[in-house]
Amino acid sequence: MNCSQEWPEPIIRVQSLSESGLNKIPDRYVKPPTERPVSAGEEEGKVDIPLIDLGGLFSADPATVQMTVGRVGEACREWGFFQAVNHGVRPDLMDRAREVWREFFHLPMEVKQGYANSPRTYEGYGSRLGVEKGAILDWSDYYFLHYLPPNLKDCDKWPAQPPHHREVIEEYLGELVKLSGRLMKVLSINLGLDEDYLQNAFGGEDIGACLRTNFYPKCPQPDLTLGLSSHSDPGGMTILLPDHDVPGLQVRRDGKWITVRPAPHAFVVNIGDQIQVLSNAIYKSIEHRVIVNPNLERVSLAFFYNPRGDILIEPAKDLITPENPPLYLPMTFNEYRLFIRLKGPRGKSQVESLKCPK
Ligand SMILES: O=C(O)CCC(=O)C(=O)O
Repeated sequence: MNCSQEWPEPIIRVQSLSESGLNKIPDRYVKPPTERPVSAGEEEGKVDIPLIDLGGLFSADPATVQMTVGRVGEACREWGFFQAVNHGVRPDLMDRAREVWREFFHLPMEVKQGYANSPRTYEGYGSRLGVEKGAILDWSDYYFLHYLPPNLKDCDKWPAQPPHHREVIEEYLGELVKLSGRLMKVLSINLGLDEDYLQNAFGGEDIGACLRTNFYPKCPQPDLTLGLSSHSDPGGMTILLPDHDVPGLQVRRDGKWITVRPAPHAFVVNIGDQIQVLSNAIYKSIEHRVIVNPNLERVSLAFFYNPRGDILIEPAKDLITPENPPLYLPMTFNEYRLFIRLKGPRGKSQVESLKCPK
């Protein structure tokens, strides 16, 4: 498989469609009935993903530290998702990061078009995932950029506007790398492994980190489409900064969709496919999707913490016993992520395809 091709059809910016004032969405955004959001979600208002105070990790009381470590492990085993508060990233930096991206998406179209992306690296301003001609598209635009490893970071691909955008995003991403490093230790300890196990399996200092900022414009027919189709994240771990007052993220649990209600200045953390593989499915990479809103736009920043692209990722040997054989075949992340780059979001079909033959 290679990803060197251009987009199969001319790119249409969803934001332009939305701002044109149309009252019916074009057919190519209309999802098949089984994929559409159902408005009366049964779980709405009753259940939410776990909310964890990560401040406990820094407590002087060992019992509090242990309890917090345990809660993270439980959330990753049972839910694959949790919201984190007191995570160490300054609230004003979080707000500023979201705001500079919102300002970017409200720049004149000709400025944004200067950053138009291609499916070769996806870096820049985009409006579709996957290169299948005639595919049904999602109701969103996005901006994708690489941060680590340093040789993949191309400052010319980072927006030069609005003013201070680059400094804010640089600082924000630096903080998220630190937070990710802390969480990787917690995840390793909860598996009974050396605290550096997962970080080393990802490549030690040489990990990958990238950011996709999603922009979900207002949608006149939100019941017929999705802002982002159901998928599990192909990478290691995702730290999402959701829109503080516009819900949209839904997590699949027991066949139902649960809408996440963002807590103030919380991050939504979720396990990606690579950690599911390394943990031999002790931690779960869970399907999620995004619904859109008729009256409000939504901005979210998804930070992906990934293994180095050329390392083989396979279940940790210390987790393998005769009763728990390895569930997945080894694969590098570079090979793995081509799937989503070519096909776009497809539920959990990719990690399923890695399963060892029985
Ligand atoms: O916008 C959101 O809340 C989720 C975004 C997401 O799942 C992604 O970017 O992979």
